[in-house]
Amino acid sequence: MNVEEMKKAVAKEALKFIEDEMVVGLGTGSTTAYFIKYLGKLIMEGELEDVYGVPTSHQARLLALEVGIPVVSLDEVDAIDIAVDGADEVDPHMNLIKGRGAALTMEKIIEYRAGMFIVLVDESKLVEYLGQKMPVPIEVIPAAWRAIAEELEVFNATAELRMAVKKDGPVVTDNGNFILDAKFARIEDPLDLEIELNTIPGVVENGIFADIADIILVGTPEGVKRME
Ligand code: ABF
Repeated sequence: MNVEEMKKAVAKEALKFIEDEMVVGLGTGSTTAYFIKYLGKLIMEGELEDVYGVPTSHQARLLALEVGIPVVSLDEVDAIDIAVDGADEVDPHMNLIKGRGAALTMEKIIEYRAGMFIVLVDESKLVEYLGQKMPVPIEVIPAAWRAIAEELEVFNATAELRMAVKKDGPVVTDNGNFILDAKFARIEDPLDLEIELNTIPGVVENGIFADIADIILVGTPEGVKRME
């Protein structure tokens, strides 16, 4: 199985958790995109009824509409039954780094509210400790980016302003903010750092998702493995 096949396999596995009349948080990124497409197909074929999606980004919303998932926003629903999303790193305690898609703030709001949060990854995302491969994305108020980057030196982190692919300006989030990518040597206590980073004035949210995932579906060449 190649990486794309692993992504498809975990996306298909996540469908098994979806039932009629559920409100589903729809994550961002390439793995969750497969889930959204498969979910839309089931809805269009009448296999699932009265299922609504709450997207975590403009990207997820447009894809959901394209494939026929009725979309509602967070303030229109009483509760979210299940949220499904990808991740960039997963440690052995199921703590996550997320935010490569720059949608971490709405992802965290929706996934925190969900009755169950299912994470879809391929095995390349598994790490011994958070920060092993990836920086921590931090969404910041634009005018504060430089001050916050300096402040992060107190945490022994080096932060870079995330630039658009064409390098013609910074990435701007769905909320109109910037993203700092902060590289930490080794994150010993993810929950502590997650809370601490959010106390810096100008930080909107950070990409550490400690102690929030309920089930992680991991794509491997041997098939889908489950952490819970
Ligand atoms: C979003 O998409 C992000 O939080 C995460 O960074 C990313 C994972 O994308 P992919 O599945 O394409 O690796 O869920």
